[in-house]
Amino acid sequence: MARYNFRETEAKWQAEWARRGSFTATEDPGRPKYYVLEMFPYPSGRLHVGHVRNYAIGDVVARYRRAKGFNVLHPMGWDAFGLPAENAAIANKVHPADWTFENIRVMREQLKLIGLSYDWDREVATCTPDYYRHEQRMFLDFLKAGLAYRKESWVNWDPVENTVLANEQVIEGRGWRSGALVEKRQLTQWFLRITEYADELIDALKGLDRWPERVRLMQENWIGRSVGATVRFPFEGRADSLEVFTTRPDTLFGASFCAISPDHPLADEAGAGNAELAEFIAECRRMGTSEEAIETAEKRGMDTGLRVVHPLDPSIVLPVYVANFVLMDYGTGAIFGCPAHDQRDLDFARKYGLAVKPVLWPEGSGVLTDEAYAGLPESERAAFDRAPEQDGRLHVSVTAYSDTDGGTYGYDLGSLTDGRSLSVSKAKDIAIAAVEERGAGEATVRYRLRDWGVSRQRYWGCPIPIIHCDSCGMVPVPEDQLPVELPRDVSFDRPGNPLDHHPTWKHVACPTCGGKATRETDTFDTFFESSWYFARFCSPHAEEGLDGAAVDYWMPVDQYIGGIEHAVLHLLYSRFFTRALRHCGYLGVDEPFAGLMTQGMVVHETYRAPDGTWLYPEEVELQGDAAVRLSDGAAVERGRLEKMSKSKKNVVGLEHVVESYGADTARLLLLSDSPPERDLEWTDAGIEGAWRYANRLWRLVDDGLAALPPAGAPKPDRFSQPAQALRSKVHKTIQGVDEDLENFRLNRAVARIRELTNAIGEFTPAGDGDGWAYREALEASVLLIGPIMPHLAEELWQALGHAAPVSESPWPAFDPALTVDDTVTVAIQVNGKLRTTLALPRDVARDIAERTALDDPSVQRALDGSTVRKVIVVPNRVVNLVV
Ligand code: ANZ
Ligand code: ZN
Repeated sequence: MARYNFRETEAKWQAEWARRGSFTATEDPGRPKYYVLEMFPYPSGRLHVGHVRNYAIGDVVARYRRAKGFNVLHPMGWDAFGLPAENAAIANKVHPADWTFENIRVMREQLKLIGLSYDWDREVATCTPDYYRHEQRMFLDFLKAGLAYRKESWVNWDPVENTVLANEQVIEGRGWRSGALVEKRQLTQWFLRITEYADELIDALKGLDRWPERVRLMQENWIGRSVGATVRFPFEGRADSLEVFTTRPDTLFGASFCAISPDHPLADEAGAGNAELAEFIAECRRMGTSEEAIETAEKRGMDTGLRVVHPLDPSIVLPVYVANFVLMDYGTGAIFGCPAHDQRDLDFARKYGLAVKPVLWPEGSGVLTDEAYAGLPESERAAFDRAPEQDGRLHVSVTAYSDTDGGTYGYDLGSLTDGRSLSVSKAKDIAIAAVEERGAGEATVRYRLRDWGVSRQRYWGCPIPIIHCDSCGMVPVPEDQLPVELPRDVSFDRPGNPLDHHPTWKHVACPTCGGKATRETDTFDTFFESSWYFARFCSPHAEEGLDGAAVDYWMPVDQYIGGIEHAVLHLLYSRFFTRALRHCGYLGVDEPFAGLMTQGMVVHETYRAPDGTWLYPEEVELQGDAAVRLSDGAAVERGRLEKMSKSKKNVVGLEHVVESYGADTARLLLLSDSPPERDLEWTDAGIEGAWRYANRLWRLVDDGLAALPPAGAPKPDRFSQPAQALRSKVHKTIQGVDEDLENFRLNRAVARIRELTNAIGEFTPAGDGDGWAYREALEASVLLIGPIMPHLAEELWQALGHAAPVSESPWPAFDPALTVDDTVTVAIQVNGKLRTTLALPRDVARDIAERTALDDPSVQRALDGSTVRKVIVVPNRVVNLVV
């Protein structure tokens, strides 16, 4: 008995799909479209099995939708700019382009090896001028539209890599790759005005109902809309005032100090005459700019000597500190501190001996005046130090508000001062009204979201199409001079940006005056390329970049699939970019991704040799709960399940698996062992099990062929009881798999198909119609497993006598009558004479019973064309057709 020859079969069908152009997508307004996309990879080298899970998931979706009659777009490309190529250039003296294209070549072969149904004609690599020239034009359009601008800004500077780092690239104050202590520097950088869309980006999250709740929440928090007030505290002895942003104006009377960021202009001013303060400010600046760095650092500050007056009560004078926890780029870079209601302020106040003045406290705790509070022992004060913010209603301090009642407010302050309770939100409204009344501030909305800094001091990125001229200033590169191409001849033998020290590249004539000028040597953040590639896939060869008709037809992506690590930046940038492109007339949609699924990781045990070094799984033999090293039998320590990664060597090579078991077997394991959004453990036992299943299904068809009627044989009139049971199983499986695939329960779909396989294995065709039912069951199994094990399915489908491949065949339909558990045998009569019996759902509707009877071939024969005049139905027993 021959074994399933997966090597031959997989190669054969991959060639056949390519020959037929089975996955080539063409716009067709007559058919519903379906755009499925997996986050495109960075071409970093060879893929292991852990890398390909999301592609396998996407492929199931694509193949399933195709079978369901959708016109499917399923493209693949390469996010090909980025730092690793430059690192490789430095380490191995290989050109970043060569390194990148070689990796692309290898990875493309790997993806082809597993039979993914991509339209390879649409492949793009973002590092080619043919791709990036379009984004240079987009950028110039953004510039015209005011969506791109340049400003000086504080940046995280990695002194080893000589580059600016994004906040999230600073880990505990150090560069994420170099590990060097990050410094702060001021540089002129390009920004995209994502904040312009902050509200829209938050509000539209509600409509993304096919996104995981968790991702929507992460985006909302990242944008971080805070409703509060800007409040001005006049300086003593100066004409100006200190502007602060607060989300808790209700606590204004609890202010006991103000604080400014070390980067605030006033800090330098105050530091100018105060050496100690200047040193403190300098020290703060050496700390990273990341929020994490700021949050974990000890809260420290220093008095500037400046004093401000409380805007609602001139008798209160507050000191102004420089504090290391105040960020310059949030709010106004200055705060008022309310130690009684903010933990951070409380820590600060305790440290520097500042007053703690509660202004609100939980209902039921009674009214506590400042004096009463001051009289409490420290231990009891604590109970009032942090009043809950939201729960219940809170009291507003008697003294606080009564002190300031000048009778000039536009609301009844008296009602606030009698100790009656007041909700926090009401108190906020009243406090805002009070400051507005006095011209001391106004209600404000602030966002955590910052504009997107897109400048990178790197070679391997898209050149920013700008020329700097001494006389004309900043001049956009004229459109007919695009693209600005990267020079090929660069050297990496000294630190810094190779574009900057290239001998000729940056020296150009000014497009406006013709004088000597220089190119911008910064390149774009690589998130730039990934912010619109999904649109380029709609018209990958269009001269104009985005062909309106094609983009309108395909966009948005119906199903996007990728890692949770992109939950914030990539997805948010893409959502913004799409809006910016819409604004500039490039496309007509707002949201790029209608559906999103974030897949779990592939995890594997880790192995350690006695000397502590990591071992690859193939270097280890498992013996029960123990393990030994194959080379010398040394005991191996079996470690935790961890995400497959080269650093811990717990990886399984893709080629290795495909060569030993075939692509379909690997796909089956990747798709079947846990729900797609959860982690999946890769084990030898798992791959063996998948392999056995592939063979089992193959044998089942191979062995069964002899007992089958030919493909397309007419459905027999009657079925034996076992055949009827099998048919019911088949149709229930189709229905279930359909539902599972609609809802991303890929593992459950596989489990159902395997159950069906078991049922077929137990079936021996004998009686009436058994062969037909047997064929029906085998064909259904093959079609259902098609999206998951496409090569095997094609081979079996062909063996079953079909000319058209599975990839071009429709999804099987189920007969609802057969999916109902409770069936009854109903006698079907014509003019009172029994013609057949049918299995019908118990208590089936009259008209369904009637129609099913009419459709039956033996009834048709008996009727022989005559019109039915009357139908008598005895529920669950008889249908009598009278002619
Ligand atoms: C007074 C106050 C009293 C505050 C209180 C909080 C609690 P979110 O919600 O994240 O927007 N803040 C304002 N600007 C800041 C800056 N540049 N750096 C650090 N902190 C800043 O946070 C807003 C609150 O964070 C503001 O409200 C302000 O402190 C502080 F019981 O004002 B609050
Ligand atoms: Zn000029």
